[in-house]
Amino acid sequence: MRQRTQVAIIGAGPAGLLLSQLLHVAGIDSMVLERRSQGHVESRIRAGVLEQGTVGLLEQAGIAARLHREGLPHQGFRIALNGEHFRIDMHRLTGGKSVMVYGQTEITRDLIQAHQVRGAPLLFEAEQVALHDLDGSRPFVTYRRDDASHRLDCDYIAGCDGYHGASRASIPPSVLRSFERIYPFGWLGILADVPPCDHELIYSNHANGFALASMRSPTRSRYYVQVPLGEDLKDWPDTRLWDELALRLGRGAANRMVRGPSIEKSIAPLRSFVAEPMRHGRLFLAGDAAHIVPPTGAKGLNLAASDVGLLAEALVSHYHDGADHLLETYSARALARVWKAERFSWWFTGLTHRFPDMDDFGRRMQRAELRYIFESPAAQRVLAENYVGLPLHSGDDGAWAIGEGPPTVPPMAAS
Ligand code: RFL
Ligand code: PHB
Repeated sequence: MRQRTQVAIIGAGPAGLLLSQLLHVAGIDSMVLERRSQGHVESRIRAGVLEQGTVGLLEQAGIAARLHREGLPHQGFRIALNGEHFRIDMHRLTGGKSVMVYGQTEITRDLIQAHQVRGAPLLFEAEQVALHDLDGSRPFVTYRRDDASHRLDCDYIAGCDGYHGASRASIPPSVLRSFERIYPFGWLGILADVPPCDHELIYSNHANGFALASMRSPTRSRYYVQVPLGEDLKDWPDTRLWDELALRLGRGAANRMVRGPSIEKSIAPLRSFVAEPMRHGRLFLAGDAAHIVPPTGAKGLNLAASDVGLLAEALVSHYHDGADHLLETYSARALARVWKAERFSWWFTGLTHRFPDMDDFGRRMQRAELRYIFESPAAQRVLAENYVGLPLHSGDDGAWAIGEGPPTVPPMAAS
């Protein structure tokens, strides 16, 4: 079967779903092709902290009603060093900004529901998705669904299919440059229906390794501990995990911690990754398809949202005003923000985790930096303004110093 849309969107994660909703609000047609089932997509447990800019985009997309009813605004978070706690007062340090705790799972459900209510084309279980003619003016996507082959003609393709998707892999290796850092540990996460041990998040640097106390609601907690690579979940029964959390988060948090059976438990590796450029011809990458951050600082989902905010704005400018400048500069503008979030996530990971090759000097440096933050309002402000999220438009219009820019982007074919 042959179909047509203005923007073909690959992937129904937060990036793809939010993009199609933002385009719909602006009167632009799109179709979302997702490899997995709706049940699978809706049950993935991932991020939980939203920047104000992300909340603003969800409002613009018209799907923020439940988020405002059920989300938990947070004005600060704590950092612990071997049990000693210090509060970063984000609200005061950033002139009134805060973040919102609301699970990625809930955003995904809200977005899918909005699509289904308006009868939008959102196809789950689309297999063998392949992208064609990205360099030309008539790109198209082929896929198999219900034992039949389909072809989707479009003006543009948005590659929102995550780190392992087909979109980035469709860009010729000669054009794509990747930057990567793999960390020598992972996060073991647990979700449990128990009240959180604190009303704010606690990031803890402990001799046994990093720990994080987070939440999804007043009755649902999310905790993480740093574990070595290759760790087996079988070695982490709930009791061991709760004991380790109590130790790493410090006595105060441990006394308030309510233990309960895990309803989800998994280990995620930590990685920093950026692919440049984020555009090839008529394909635009957004979210995890183009970059990955370690979860320390909760930037992954927020970066996916800011990418699609920029991409939606560029597509609206093309369709409404016939102006292509924002499409042409999308990659450079998105990357300018991506790299700053990569830097923050990398730095915050380095500050709070125990690295296997860290010697006494390294540990003293980490301790000195944390103490400096505890004592210096200027250092706290740097941390707070990154945590609440840097502006969507940083004033960087994509100008690169000679010799350090992304590889040449092929010119956009005429419409
Ligand atoms: P997603 O969410 O990975 O969605 C991509 C979608 O594309 C689909 N897909 C395809 N569809 C069609 N054809 C193909 N060939 C396809 N290949 C893939 C996938 O099934 C999926 O539905 O990317 P998106 O939308 O860019 O959103 C990014 C965020 O999901 C991500 O940055 C965060 O969740 C990262 N992340 C976390 N971020 C945080 O800020 N805090 C966290 O605590 C946190 N925990 C996590 C995470 C990511 C994880 N992953 C990816 C393993 C925990 C995990 C386990
Ligand atoms: C989470 O609640 O899943 C979470 C919160 C903060 C982070 C990472 C993950 O930095």
